[in-house]
Amino acid sequence: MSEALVLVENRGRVGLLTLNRPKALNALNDALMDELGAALLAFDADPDIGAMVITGSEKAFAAGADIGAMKDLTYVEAYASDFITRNWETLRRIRKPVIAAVAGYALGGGCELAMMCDILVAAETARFGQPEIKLGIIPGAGGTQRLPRAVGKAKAMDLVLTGRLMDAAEAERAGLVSRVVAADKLLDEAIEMATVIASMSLPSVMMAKEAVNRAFEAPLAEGMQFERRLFHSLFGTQDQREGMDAFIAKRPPSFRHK
Ligand code: CO8
Repeated sequence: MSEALVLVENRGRVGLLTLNRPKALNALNDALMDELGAALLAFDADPDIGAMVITGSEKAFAAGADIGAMKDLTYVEAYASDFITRNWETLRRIRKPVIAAVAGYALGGGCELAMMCDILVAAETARFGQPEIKLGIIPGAGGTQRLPRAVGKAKAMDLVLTGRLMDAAEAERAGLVSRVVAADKLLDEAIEMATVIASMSLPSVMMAKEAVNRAFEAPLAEGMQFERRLFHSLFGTQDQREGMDAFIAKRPPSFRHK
């Protein structure tokens, strides 16, 4: 049997997914994206999981879509097969938080995969970029859309038009990543962050993710209205009572995720 392209582990209430094509710097192909999508959907449906972490190897989170697999594509084949898109859409459907723990290269589709996650944690060794322009193409999975929303137009244009790489410190300054940590601490930090999130009440965590994402899709008034509806609805959960009772009683809450 061939080795899994995505290694799947449970770490308490955290689902850990490790991209596993290290020799090809985790270049993303259909088979890997299918495995990743299936594993994410399984964790999303698992009541014992509250958050997920996607990571790669020390050298690469993912160095982009597999260039060998796409170099001979014709326009008609790319269009008719909706090249790679079917797998990418799966990620947008995941309702629990997903953290990208990035060491080494996160380029092209690899950077786009990281940006589809809810939080990016980077090792000092991380390098981000959209180098597609050097291949005679442009980003195809959000590099021209999510990157400007994260880092602003000037830096996004700089990266997308020159294909240059950005190191972890620049990525943090630009707002692409939430934390930069030592490379040997990356996975521990990401899992700890995911464990904290997974200890919160799952309905409120999922609604918080949904509400923050709405900020990128809806006008402010509509987003505020959406937030308020979700906020009100959380008073229908047992965990709201528990969280507030625990605060008043000066004890830690014990959430039951309902
Ligand atoms: N695809 C296929 N193989 C790759 C890729 C890739 N993207 N990146 C690296 N590899 C392979 C190399 O071919 C090499 O294989 P081998 O050992 O068999 O020769 C192995 O990984 C190691 O790579 P290098 O020897 O090149 O390692 P270096 O340390 O010298 O360089 C780099 C590392 C700088 C990361 C270099 O490998 C590189 O530039 N890679 C390509 C980066 C790139 O251009 N990425 C963008 C690809 S295009 C894209 O992602 C479009 C996404 C569209 C999504 C569409 C969704 C709808």
